Amino acid sequence: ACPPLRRNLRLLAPDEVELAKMLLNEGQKHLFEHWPEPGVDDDKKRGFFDQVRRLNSNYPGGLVSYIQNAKELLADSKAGKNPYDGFTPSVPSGEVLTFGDDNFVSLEAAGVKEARNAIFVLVAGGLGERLGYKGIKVALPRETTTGKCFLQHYIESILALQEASCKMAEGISQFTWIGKEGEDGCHKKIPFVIMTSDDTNALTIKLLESNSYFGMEPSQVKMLKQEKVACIADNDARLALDPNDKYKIQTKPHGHGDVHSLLYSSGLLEQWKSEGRKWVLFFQDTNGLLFNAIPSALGVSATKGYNVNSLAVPRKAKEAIGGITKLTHVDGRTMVINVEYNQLDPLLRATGHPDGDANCETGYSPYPGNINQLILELGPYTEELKKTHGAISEFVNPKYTDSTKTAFKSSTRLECMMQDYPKTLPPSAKVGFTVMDTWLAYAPVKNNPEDAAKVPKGNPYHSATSGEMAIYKASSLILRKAGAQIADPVVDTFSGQEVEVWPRITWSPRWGLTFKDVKEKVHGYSSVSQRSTLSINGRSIFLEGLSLDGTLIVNAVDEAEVKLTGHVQNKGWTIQHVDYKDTSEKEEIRIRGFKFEKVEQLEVNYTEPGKHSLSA
Ligand code: UGB
Repeated sequence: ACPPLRRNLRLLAPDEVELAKMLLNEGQKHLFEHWPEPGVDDDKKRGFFDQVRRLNSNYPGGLVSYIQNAKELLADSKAGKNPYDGFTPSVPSGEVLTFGDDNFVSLEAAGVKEARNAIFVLVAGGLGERLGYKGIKVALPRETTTGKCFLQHYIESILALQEASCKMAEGISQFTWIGKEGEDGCHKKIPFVIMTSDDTNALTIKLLESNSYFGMEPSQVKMLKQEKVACIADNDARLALDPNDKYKIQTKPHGHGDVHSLLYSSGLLEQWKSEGRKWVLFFQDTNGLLFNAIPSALGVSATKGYNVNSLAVPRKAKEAIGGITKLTHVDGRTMVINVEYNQLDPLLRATGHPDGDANCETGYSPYPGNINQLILELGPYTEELKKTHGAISEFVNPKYTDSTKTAFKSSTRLECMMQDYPKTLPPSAKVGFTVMDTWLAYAPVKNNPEDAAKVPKGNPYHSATSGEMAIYKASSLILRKAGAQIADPVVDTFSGQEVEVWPRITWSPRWGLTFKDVKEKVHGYSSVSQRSTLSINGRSIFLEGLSLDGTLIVNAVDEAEVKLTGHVQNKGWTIQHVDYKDTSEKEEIRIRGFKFEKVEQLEVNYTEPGKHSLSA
């Protein structure tokens, strides 16, 4: 059927001959048509089959299934078939939390208590093409006052939760809970899984290793690497050859949904179950506010007994985050599920909402925005994965050259999303969601400055600029709620994005893990002026009538108890605008459009245990 392949057959091992037959049966003759006579490029031909073997074994059901699924999904896409055919959307009801009220505080306490039974899973296989940053996103500074990267912040937050949870358990219970044999509960470590891809794996490991895992025990961290899937060139699901290497199939990421099958095949779920763990928390690579929401959201899962709890924030229409939607099928089935941002508008229009994805009288979409932070109860999750092996429903999103939908602008591939996990659950499953204020819980870094500046006015930028400014806003508002006087923000524009600039306040997770922690550390009349920078790094640092107008950096070892009082005044750090095209600046600075000029500061370091006070 394919003479160039037939002439090269003697180069192939028996299993490769079988793979070749399979490809021909599936209409993939074009992969070999350019093959020269044996003797030319033989190593590359063998290399081609090495890749085919990998692609075949990495997909449930192999390449045959992949190609057949692709044909079906592409035919549906061409026919304009609506994946939500038969479903009517409506606004679901969930838990809506108000930061700092009694309910919030008690949920945070419940969440901290549960945290020692949790596992954290970070999906970090994406390259962040929209951000246009060359490195891995978790290595980006979360904010540039301390320069700590996202990964460091996540690890420090998990460690702070681990410690707080163990302490709380110690206080409430005499007996030890399940840990490793011979250890008491306080040694129960929270596992941290990072899903990477070929694009991010080596750099993620390097970041961890060169920073001693940011204080986490290396054995707590498990890396799972997702593999890419074959690209598809046309509606017949013909696999695409790499434009730079005609002996290679082009590949692209399959999406964050891979995390479920990887967890299933890793055997970790069973291990965690046997250790008495209860909750698996999934999160994304660049949300610097996320851990403000974790304790209370976990508290909701625990008190409501949710098998699935998705975190959400009020969503602006057209914002690039999915909408959490109740779907009711004509046959009576219902489910509460994320409808991805590119599908919400067509679904609404097709079901009697002529305005599509539009804001309602509140100024927001009535559908809460999915921030892809999922809390799954381990027991039911493990049982479900035994059935599905972690396979998640897929979709395809080809960019057609024209309305005939006969050709693609560039190759496509099948994709899957982690938040589609509930789609296969029985109606008896307890699926809920928890809505929190955006300022508290959500500030991803996804868009490059040019695209961010084009975001419709009033919608969030999701850029490095807004992501950093959101940290300062959240810290300021939390401190205000705790009783401190924090100056109002000023408005400034960086790279075409108008943002609120609050005092640059940051703290380490072990200082302010929950609102109660912060409140316990703010006393008297403490104030921070608009032009100030305050960085708190330590466990027991108390604001007791501190008045800050300038820059103050406080570092203290855990055993030191530090009181900050009096008036600190200096020239401080000023904010300089940076042109995002100015290549003399580092990329991580350019993408945020500003940097600090460190004119003057007071930095105090308490390295000895005991009581200290800074009375300026
Ligand atoms: N990711 C992987 O680990 N592997 C992959 O193959 C791809 C991505 P994006 P997206 O909360 O902000 C999601 O690209 O997919 C990781 C939700 O689908 O940043 O456009 C990647 O490293 C959407 O409903 O986001 O949108 C990153 O950590 C909405 O909730 C994560 O997956 C939106 O996020 C997300 O990848 C949001």
